[in-house]
Amino acid sequence: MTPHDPNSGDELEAFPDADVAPRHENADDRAGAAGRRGRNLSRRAFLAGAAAVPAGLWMDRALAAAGGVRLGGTFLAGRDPGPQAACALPPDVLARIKRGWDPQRSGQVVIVPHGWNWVSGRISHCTPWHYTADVPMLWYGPGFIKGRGGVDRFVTCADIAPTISKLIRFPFSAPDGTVMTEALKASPPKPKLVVVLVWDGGGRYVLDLHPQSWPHLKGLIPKGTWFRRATTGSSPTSTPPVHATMGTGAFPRTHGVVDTAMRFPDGRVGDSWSRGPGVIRVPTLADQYAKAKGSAARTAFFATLPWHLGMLGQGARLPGGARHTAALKINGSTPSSPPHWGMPERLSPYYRFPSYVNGLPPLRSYWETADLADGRNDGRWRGHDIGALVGGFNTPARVPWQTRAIKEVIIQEQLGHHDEPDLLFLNYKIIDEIGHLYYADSIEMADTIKVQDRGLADLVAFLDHRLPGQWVLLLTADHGHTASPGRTGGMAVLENALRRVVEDRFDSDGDTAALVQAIRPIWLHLNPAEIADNGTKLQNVSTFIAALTASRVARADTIRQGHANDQVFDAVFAGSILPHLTC
Ligand SMILES: [Ca+2]
Ligand SMILES: [Ca+2]
Ligand SMILES: [Zn+2]
Repeated sequence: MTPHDPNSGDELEAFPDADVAPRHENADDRAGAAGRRGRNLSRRAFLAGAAAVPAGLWMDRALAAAGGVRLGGTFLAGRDPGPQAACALPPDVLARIKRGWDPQRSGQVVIVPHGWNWVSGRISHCTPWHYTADVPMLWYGPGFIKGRGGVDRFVTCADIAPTISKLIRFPFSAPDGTVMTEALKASPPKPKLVVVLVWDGGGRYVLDLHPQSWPHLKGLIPKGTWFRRATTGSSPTSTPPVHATMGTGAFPRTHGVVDTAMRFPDGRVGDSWSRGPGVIRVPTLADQYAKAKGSAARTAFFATLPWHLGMLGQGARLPGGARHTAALKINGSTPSSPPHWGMPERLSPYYRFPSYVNGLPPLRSYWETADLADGRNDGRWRGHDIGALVGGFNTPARVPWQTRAIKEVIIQEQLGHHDEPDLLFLNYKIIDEIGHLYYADSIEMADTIKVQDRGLADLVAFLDHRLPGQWVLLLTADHGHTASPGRTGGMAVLENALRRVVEDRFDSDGDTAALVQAIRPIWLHLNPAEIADNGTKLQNVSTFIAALTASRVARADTIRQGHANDQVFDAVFAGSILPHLTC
């Protein structure tokens, strides 16, 4: 692989929309300063903070895990400590890792950060832990959905597609999901419209950091069914895998979209959607439904990134497939110019872009939403120059702008007015964006959730008026986010530092090819030829990484006093052991 290969991990990290990339200079510095003012929470709080898992179970399992794997020096020579470390993880954490790992597409060496630590010099949210895996899961729809409030059964994002299939009475075989029957009224008629609404990055941990910011969502809970223990079901907790899980009812090891980046058959590692929708290797509900119903039903989608298409499907790329109505974001000409709606050229043959949405009022006309979100009518948002944040796109102004366009699609496509139920898939990505820029516990996040929650009320009121008692809403998220290290005590593991120490230790064959192809937040992609050339084993690499301490690989300003010699990972092992674990 050449250093400038567009499919290399390094290049991937420069993709403007990649989860791994920073979108605002100095974002970390400012977020870090804010974080240092925050409360410092202990590991006890980390474990007890699990929204979806009984705290007692977390405490027992995870503290046992800590005791079992943090004694790096006690590993017996010649014995692989990987299985022991993997089995010492809390069972649901290990289950998420198993469901998310694919032998061809995932990185060979799985890394599980300790506690609140995360792998990224910037801000990331891709962990197998509860704080990025717990998601909201609300069904609402008088006439179809029970108004029973909270339900405690564990459910995952793989259960969404089968539940919709039950609602619209369209047979669909979900490989890993089951129907959330608690939500459904007994034998109702078919709804006219089902809306899947994803708050990207709006996991339970993020919402619970700002309990006053989502009154409208809270107000819907008693009128609907709220699964309190919903999780993504798999790791990594990031956008492409979980959206594909929502669309297919399968976990990543089955649907194949394992991460933001993945290995392709030619050995290269690149953005999982860079080679088109064929990355999804099992059918989505929307693809099968649209093909079967033809003009009797409409399938529509409004989001921002190709990664979100996993919840919709491959459209006309499939033989006989339908061109779903679909809109994404197209970047403006400069970093500060606002994007417009569109469909990237390479994807445009497979979907039908509703071009009329670009005739609506521009993003600029919604800047006031961002200005007023901080309570001060001063032309700025929390002191930020609104226009400088991608023309206002990286502010709460994005929400009403997108909602207006979504309403236009609902009107123009006559959603809810076909013979068979229509399906509408929506993703709002501003909560995730703000998490990447300022951390989950920032004041900017509090503002953003508030505006997103108002956008929910706006959309619900619009649909209740247009289709009273005839539509169903599912609101969920694809992952949570990381709070500032000052609050959590988490340490940021620097990808480049990790890459350097692994290269220094294991790549001595003297050629220019690097052993490490890509460092991802939950695994490392290694070059198979280089593993062979250097005569090393995944087990050796894993054992080495497991012993790494904060002083060697963590970002200096996140290393807590007295913790420089802490190991930064709870477990490191070859993914290939996952199918063979006996725990
Ligand atoms: Ca203001
Ligand atoms: Ca080499
Ligand atoms: Zn993200």
